[in-house]
Amino acid sequence: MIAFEVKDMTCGHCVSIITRALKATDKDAGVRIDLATKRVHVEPVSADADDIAEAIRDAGYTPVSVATGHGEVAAPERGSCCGHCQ
Ligand SMILES: [Cu+2]
Repeated sequence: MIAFEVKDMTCGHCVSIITRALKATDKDAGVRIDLATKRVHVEPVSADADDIAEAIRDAGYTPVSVATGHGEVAAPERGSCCGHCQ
């Protein structure tokens, strides 16, 4: 599941444009858009996160990546650059 916040998505027309753009990129993707919170949730099948972001951008909107609460990166340990080194 990939989530974006799209602040310039303001009405049902925007929702249908973005939905169409995403389906054109990945026709089997699951798309769920919540206009109230301006969130676009995509469950891609053949596309990756960059393809999805690009499809939204190409449609004329500005996607901002949002953490979905799954697999969030833990804060790095003090004393190493990313927590995996050393
Ligand atoms: Cu609109």
